[in-house]
Amino acid sequence: MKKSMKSVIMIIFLAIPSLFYAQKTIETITIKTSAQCDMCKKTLEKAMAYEKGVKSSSLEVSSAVLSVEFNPKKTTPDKIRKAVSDVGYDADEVKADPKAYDNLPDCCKKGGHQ
Ligand SMILES: [Cu+2]
Repeated sequence: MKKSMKSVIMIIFLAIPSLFYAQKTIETITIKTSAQCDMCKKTLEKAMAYEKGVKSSSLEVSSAVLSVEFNPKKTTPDKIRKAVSDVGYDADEVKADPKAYDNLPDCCKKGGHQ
């Protein structure tokens, strides 16, 4: 076997565990929000898409629970809750930013739905 081939194989073997490690660094949190409707879902998921360190997010409208996959090396649950608050929604114990909340459409304000 050629020496260069050997080193390629070595690199592959070294790379495999680091791939597994990289996957493990993704964590998931669920945040209870004050979201009301599909528009809230879009607003929140869009905000999460722009949030540093967030891999993906999904809001379940019926329960208003936002699930966020994030890289704990790049962000923290507190920063994610703050980002939710910044677009006008409560995030667990973090209250919505009042100005952002005022700018929400009526249907997105608490009790606006149903
Ligand atoms: Cu809404």
